[in-house]
Amino acid sequence: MTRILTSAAAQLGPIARNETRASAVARMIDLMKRGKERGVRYMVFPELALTTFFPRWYMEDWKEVETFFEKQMPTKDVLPLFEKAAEWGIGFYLGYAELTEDGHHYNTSILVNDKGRIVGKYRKVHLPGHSEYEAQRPWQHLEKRYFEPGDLGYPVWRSMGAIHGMAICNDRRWPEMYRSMGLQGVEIISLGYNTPDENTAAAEPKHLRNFHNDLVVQSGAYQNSCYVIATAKAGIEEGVGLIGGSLIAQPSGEIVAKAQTLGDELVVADLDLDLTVMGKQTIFNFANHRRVEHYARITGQTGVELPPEGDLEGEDVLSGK
Ligand code: CDV
Repeated sequence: MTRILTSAAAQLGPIARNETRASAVARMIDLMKRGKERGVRYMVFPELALTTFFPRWYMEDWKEVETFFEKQMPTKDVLPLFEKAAEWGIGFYLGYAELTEDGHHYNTSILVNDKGRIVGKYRKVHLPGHSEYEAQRPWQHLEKRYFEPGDLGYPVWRSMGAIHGMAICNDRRWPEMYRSMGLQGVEIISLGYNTPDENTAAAEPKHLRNFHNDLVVQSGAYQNSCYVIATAKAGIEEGVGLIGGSLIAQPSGEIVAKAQTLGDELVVADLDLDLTVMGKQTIFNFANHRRVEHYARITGQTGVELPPEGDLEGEDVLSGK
């Protein structure tokens, strides 16, 4: 019997600063309704899906900052999404800003099953950007100011007949993330993102923004023989272009579905979970082929340690001939 989980990247167009949570949730419910009509059983919403991408603004007043955070989940505004999920039997991934009871701030995602129950929580580990105002940037990227690095690692969860893992935006550029979950047999990695269409840290051709998005998602899927559902917030949000390009990559590394617009859009594919098996048993059979005795640097070192200065002389293999 094949294990098919029809799934969707539920891309959202821009969310304005003054758009309410209730409005964002209504848009998500609309996508969920469209998903129901297409037989979707699992869908992935973007990073920070309830509000605009607020780290683009420098704020000193933490009272203002915390207006973008949720103290519980579901809140009154988000509850209808959970209720519809349970009614329609559709699980989902949702990204939001989390303020814990003891005052910690995280960029968080949750995995909600098809009964509307929270099965898993992930807190973003790789926080890009900076923590202080940077005048040279056309807009800010203050994730390092507003969030702490996640403290939950990369667990996986069995739900809706699959082994799920979660990640958020910048995480997708780090192979360590995929492999941490690959080593737990992950079959579907869900991730939401907000990626500006311009690199404000250094000059870079614009087309590379989408290219790198596809590149890392496809390679993560292939090298761990799993599906990756990557969902964007897209379009011009408060004057900043977000790349969109939501996609689903299958275990071969190929893209099986891709967004066509920069607005609210459902990107649907039938995920055949048995397609994850071949790669896990052959070329990426980790138990057979990994050589962890050579990988110590990967967990023991963060920055680069260069070899000693100066070109090597090399062994003379010619003068005696
Ligand atoms: N939200 C993000 O993590 N965005 C980063 C941008 C700043 C490069 C990303 O990796 O897409």
